[in-house]
Amino acid sequence: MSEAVEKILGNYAGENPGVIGNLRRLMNTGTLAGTGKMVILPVDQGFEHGPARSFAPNPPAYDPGYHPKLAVESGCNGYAAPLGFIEAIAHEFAGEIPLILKVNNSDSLGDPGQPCSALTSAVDDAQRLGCSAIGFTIYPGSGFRNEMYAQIRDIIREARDVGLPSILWAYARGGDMSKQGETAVDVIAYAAQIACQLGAHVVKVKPPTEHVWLDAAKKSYENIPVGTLEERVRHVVQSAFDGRRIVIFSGGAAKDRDSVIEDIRGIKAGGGFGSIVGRNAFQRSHDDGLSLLRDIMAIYKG
Ligand code: FBP
Repeated sequence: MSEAVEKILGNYAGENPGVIGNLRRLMNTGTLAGTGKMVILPVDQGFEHGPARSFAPNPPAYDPGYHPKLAVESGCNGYAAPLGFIEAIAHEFAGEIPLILKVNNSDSLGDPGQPCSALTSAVDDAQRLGCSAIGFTIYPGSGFRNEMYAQIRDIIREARDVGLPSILWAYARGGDMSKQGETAVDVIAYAAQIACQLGAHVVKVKPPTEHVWLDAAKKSYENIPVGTLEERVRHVVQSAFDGRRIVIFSGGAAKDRDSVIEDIRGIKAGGGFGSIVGRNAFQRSHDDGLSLLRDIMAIYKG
């Protein structure tokens, strides 16, 4: 048994053995097994952004089989996707790598001022497909956030009943929030806190910038160091129950290798639990994506 993993699981002591077991499985899989760190490959961008924007930069990625293979080959802890992609590969990959069913999704056809993802699959699909967790996006800031919070209340309860942990993508947007506001440090920390309060077992947020968006929070931030990514990650982790919930950071749009590596170093230094890297992995050629994922894991391992 890994001391690092068991220490983290100690923070989930009230959970049932199924949830704990699946969290343990996530943390004991792949290159980072036993380290308490994790790297997940998420591929819901075909739904969220559209097929060409997602897969044209590396056409083999149109194939649903491409992604779980890449996740296994690179040593990821898990692979997350919407129903269709998981159904296409579960017969081959359930039991091979923890699968995470993304149970809600939002498309980019139209520009809802108040975003709200649609429920696109359910907890019993996750069970049927041999998944180890469910994923769900909340948009704190959206005019529909209260509906999303009510939905996830029920889904977390249902997933927990069958021993499945919930991973929340906490992406603030909508309402009068500016683009800059979406990644402001106060907003990211607040989104992480909301996700934890909703009962998330794992929280996923974007790497925060130094900007503070909420006027009411500006004074509080006068005394919180947020000048470097390391400091900002530390603050976000502290905001997630003082490090008692697993917080992982997304990769964002494809960018140059050095910038990705620099971000990962900042996340690791700030005590982040890992990354969930999609486009930066599968929009590169197979060999480039593989070697970048391996380098990311080497940083977390080191
Ligand atoms: P990326 O590493 O590609 O950013 O993937 C992480 C992710 O959360 C995906 O699961 C999701 O589709 C995407 O980011 C959403 O990105 P955006 O908020 O830019 O639409």
